[in-house]
Amino acid sequence: MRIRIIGVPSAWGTRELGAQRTPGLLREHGLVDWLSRAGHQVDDAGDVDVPPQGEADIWRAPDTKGGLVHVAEVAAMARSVRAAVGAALDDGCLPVVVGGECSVCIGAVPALAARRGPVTVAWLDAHGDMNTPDTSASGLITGMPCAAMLGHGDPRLTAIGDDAPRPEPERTFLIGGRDLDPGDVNNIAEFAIQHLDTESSRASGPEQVAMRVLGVPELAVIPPEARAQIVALDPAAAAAIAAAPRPNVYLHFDVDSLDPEFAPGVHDQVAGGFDPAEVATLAGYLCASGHVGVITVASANLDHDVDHRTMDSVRTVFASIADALAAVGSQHTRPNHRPLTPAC
Ligand SMILES: [Mn+2]
Repeated sequence: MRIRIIGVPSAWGTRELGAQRTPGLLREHGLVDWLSRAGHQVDDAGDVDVPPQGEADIWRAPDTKGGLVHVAEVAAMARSVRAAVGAALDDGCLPVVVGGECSVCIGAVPALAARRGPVTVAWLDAHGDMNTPDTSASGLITGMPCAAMLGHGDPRLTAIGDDAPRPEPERTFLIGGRDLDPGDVNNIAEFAIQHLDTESSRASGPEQVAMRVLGVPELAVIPPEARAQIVALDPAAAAAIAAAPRPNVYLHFDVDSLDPEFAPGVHDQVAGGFDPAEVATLAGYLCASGHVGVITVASANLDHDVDHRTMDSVRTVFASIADALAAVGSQHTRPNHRPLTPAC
């Protein structure tokens, strides 16, 4: 498979510098090699254009409308992401977008949707990212991108996806949310997205969560031995997943979905998260379906890393993704994806 890395050196959605260094640091530690290990052809497109940012910029007062912070810069970043992701898809590549913070989705989701129709969203995150200017206490856009992607929020952000189909709420899955503020709670209910918190996700297991996202009604169709060994999915299991009725998946991996024990190097730690094997299995199952169209990773701030734990955890997840993508070979890039069918 052809994979294209797109760096987004932006911390503009936050008031903390650090996330903008993550693409460069992951490259230094072998990002291309992590994804190449299964024989994929990986090219690194470098970083998209992002307005430069320094300490003075980060603490600048909110922009006028709605009290949003850095909205012009986030919008500029997201437009750059949309163009780069679109170009990668047009070139037959699987874009792997490396943030940065979660606002990368404001550009990445419509880039995918404009080409392949409404997106099924697998959003791994300790937070809801579901605020709008009306519900946000901080005005920070890093708490709003999931809502903006769905079309709710400041028009300077939502406009970036206005010309593409929006994700359907019943196919938008927040996975691992465990630090939800009142705006998140309100909007998760109001927008009627699916929320699978860490505990319920863990109770059902990452394989079952993946099957739910993919719309495979019965995990029973997956042989037990394949459940335990995602990197070596047997052909029958891969075929069952590939036949899933939801062919257009956006996989968003906020590193804070991991427990701080395994990933202390994030913008905002929240206890009680997944371990790397759980995320690796979930991401692996999704990627083994052949239906993942764009992958984003965000919210790592490696200034806070301890003993390379965060780096090692991200590598574990990417290794699983690479192996799972290899298991389906060229299915992903076949020109005509199956048409969408009604949700199960
Ligand atoms: Mn997030």
